[in-house]
Amino acid sequence: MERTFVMIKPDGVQRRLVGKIIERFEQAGLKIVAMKFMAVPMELAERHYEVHKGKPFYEGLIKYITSGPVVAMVMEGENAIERVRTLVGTTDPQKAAPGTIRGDFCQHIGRNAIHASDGKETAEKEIALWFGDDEIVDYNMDDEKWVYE
Ligand code: D4T
Repeated sequence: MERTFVMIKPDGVQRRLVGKIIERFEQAGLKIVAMKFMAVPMELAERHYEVHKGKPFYEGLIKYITSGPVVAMVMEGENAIERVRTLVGTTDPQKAAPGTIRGDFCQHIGRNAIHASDGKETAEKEIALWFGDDEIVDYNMDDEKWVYE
């Protein structure tokens, strides 16, 4: 089983898409193991997006992510990192396939509603950045024998 970090960004919250977005992951068989609704402190935003520091869109990105509350989550499942990225769709919603979250709900790269870790190393780093160990819950999902062979 793999874990990945997922965040519904401020536009997703403001546009009342939280339920619809989480539903996509639940119906795909992913398991929520951590979740919190929070304002993003400036320092956390800067650390989360530190790889983009210096890029032309960086300042706007930081302003956007700190502009309102977000929903931070950890999802668990087989191949969860890639599976979640597939459900989310490409970064630019204009290029995102219909049926993906960004393809169905978004128009602009600077308002793409959701973030998901893009690899094993990033997932580990982001989970540790956003959650303490005591905020991640280990539990059995009763339908697991029907979701996995
Ligand atoms: P996030 O990190 O938000 O899930 O997006 P991605 O993983 O899909 O894409 P990314 O790291 O390349 O970009 C981070 C974030 O910056 C915004 N962005 C990106 C932007 O506003 N303009 C741009 O040209 C790019 C490349 C969108 C997502």
